[in-house]
Amino acid sequence: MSEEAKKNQYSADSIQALEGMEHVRMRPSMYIGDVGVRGLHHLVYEVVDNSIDEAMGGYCDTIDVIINEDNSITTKDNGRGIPVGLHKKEGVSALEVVMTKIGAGGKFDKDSYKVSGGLHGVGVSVVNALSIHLKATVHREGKIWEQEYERGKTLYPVKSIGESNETGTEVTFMPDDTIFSQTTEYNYETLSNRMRELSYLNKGVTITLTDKRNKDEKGEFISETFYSEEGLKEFIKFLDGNREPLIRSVISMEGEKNGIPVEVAMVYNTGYTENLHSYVNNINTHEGGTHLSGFRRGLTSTLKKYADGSGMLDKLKFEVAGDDFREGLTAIVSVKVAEPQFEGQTKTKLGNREVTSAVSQAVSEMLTNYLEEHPDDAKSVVQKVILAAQARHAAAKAREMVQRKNPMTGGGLPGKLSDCSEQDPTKCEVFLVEGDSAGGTAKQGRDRNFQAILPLRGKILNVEKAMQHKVFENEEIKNIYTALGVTIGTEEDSKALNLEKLRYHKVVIMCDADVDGSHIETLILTFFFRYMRELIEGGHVYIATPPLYLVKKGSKRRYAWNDEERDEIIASMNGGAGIQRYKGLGEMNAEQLWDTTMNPEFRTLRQVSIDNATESDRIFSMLMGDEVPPRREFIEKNAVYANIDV
Ligand code: 0RA
Repeated sequence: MSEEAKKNQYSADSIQALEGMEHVRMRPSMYIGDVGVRGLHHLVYEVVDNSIDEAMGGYCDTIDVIINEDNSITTKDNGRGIPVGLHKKEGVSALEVVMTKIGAGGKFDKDSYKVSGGLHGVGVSVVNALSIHLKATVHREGKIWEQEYERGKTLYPVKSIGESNETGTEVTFMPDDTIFSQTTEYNYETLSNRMRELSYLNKGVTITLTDKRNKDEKGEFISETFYSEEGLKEFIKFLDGNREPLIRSVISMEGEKNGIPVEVAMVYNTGYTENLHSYVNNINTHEGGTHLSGFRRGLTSTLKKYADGSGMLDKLKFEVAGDDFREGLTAIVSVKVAEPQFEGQTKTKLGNREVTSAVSQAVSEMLTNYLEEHPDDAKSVVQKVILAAQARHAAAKAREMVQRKNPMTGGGLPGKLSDCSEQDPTKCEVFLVEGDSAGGTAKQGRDRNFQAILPLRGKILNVEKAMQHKVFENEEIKNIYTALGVTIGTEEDSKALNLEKLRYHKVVIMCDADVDGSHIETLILTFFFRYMRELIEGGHVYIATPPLYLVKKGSKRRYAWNDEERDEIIASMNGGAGIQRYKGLGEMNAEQLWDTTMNPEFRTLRQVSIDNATESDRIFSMLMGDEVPPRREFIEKNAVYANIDV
C-alpha cells in the first residue's frame, strides 16, 4: 500500500470508529438495554466484566469499584493492564483502540479465555461513548500510561505520566446526563448486590465497593469487600440462610464436561418452593434455557433411579413427577460458554443445545456420589419427594376446582368482583384492594368503563409458608385466578401460567400507605412472585401510590406523597393550612381516590419488575419465611417498610 493509500485507509478506519461511537450515542439502548437506571448501572458491570475476564484468565485477583462523590465511577484491577503499544492495523495505541472502537474489546487477544462481558458483551468503548468524560490509566511495562476522552472522543494520544512496577487498569467515567436523562445517581445496593454475586461466581477474587458519597458513624466511607473462598457453595448458604435445611451439607461440583466449564451447587430445605438460579458467563439467565434443562434432567433421573432402587416408592399409588423432586430445592447452575446464544423475551435464555447433556452428566455424577455417601440425607430427600407427590395430587384436585370456576369454562366470575364494561383486555385494569370498605370507595370512584375492582379480605395467605394445595384452596387466591382469567398447570410444570386469556393487562395492587398495607402488598407480591411470575415478567403488575397527606386552605386542596412535598405545599400556601394525614384508603372519599390514585391522568403507578430474581427470592424467603430473627433485623434496619425493589 502506498503512503497515500495507507493514510486514506487510516482515516477511513477512524471514521468508521467514530461512526461506531456515534451510533452508540444515537442508539444507546441497542448496546446497553435501556437508558434508565438499569442501563446506568450496566456501564459499571461492563467495565468490571473486563476485569473479571482478567481474573478468569488468572491474571488478576483484586478489583476495586468506587462511587465517587460526584457520582462518577472508578474501577481498578491488578490485571495485566490494557496493552498500550502500537496497534498495527489502526496505527494508534491498542489502549485507544479498546476505548474507541466498538467491539474491539479483546479481539486482538484470541488466545485469552474470554467468555465474560455483560449482557450484551459490548466492551468498554460503549461506556466511553456514553460518558461525558473518561480517564483510562494503565500500569504496564514499568510505566503509568494515561488517556482521556470526552463523549468517546480522544483528547490526547496515550502518554506516559510516570513509572510503576505494578500492572493493572484503572478507569474513571462520568455517565452522560444528556443520555441518562432520567438519573445519573448510582444506587449503592444495586452495585453491592451485583459485586456480591460476582464474587460468588468467581471465587478467589476480592471485590471492594466504596461509596465516597456517604460516611458511616466512624466517619469512614461506606465500603464492603466481597470475597468467596468456596464460590457457589457459599452462594447457596447466603441464599438459603433463612430456610431450615433438610440435608446436612450443600451438594456441589465444579468441573469441565465436553469442554464446557460447569459449576453446580444445591441444597434441600424443609420449605415448599423451588429456587433455581442459573448463570451463563456470570449473567443471570432469568428465562433459564438448556443448562437449566440439563440440571433438571440430571436431577430427576438420578433421584428417580435412587428412589426406585431404595424400595421406598413401592407403596406409592401414583407416579412421581419432575416437580416433586424440586420442592424445597435451592440450586445454582453456572456455566461458561464460548459463544452463547441468548434467546427469549429478555434475551436471558440459553439456546446452545450442547450444554444440556454437559450439565446433566455433571449433576448425575455429583448427586450419585452424594447419595451413596450420605444415605441419611438420601432418605430424607426421597421422603420429601413422596410427600411432594402426595401434595401434588391434593393440589391437582384443588386446582381443578379453581379451573372449574374459571369464567372460560363456565364457572362465572367471583361475586366480589365489580367488572368493567370494556371487553378488550389491553385496555382493562383491575384493582386488587385491601378490605371491603376501601373496595366500596374504589368501586364508586373508578371509571367503570375500563376499571374493575376486586376487594380482598384482610391478609391474604402467606404462600411462602403454605403447601401448594393450601394455596389453591384459598378463597382470595381462587378469586384472583378466576378474576384474572388465567389458567394454571400443565403435566410438566404445575405452576406454569397461561396468560392468553388474561382479562386485564394492568393488575394494580392498591393498599393503605401504612405498615399493614405494606405487609398486605408484600403478601400479594409474594403470591405473584411464586405463582404468577409470568404476570410480573409481562409487565402487568403495578402498585398504586395513594397520597399520604391532604393539605387544605379555604377551598384549596392539594395532596402530598411525602413529607417534603407536604412542607413545600404548606410553605406555598403562606401559613394557615390544615393538614390531614391519610391513614388508609378508607379515609378518602371516592372522588379523592379517583383524583389521586386511580385517574390515569394524574396517578403514579409503580410497575413491578424482577430486576434481580436471585435477590428477590432471598428477600421473599426472609420476609415471609420461617426464620424470624433475620426478618426482624431486616425490617428494623429498613424502618417502617422494607421497600423491596422487585
Ligand atoms: C485486551 C488485551 C489484554 C488485556 C485487556 C484487553 C484488558 C482489558 C481490561 C479492562 C479492564 N481491565 C482490563 N485488563 C485487561 C491482554 C493483555 C496482554 O496480553 O498482556
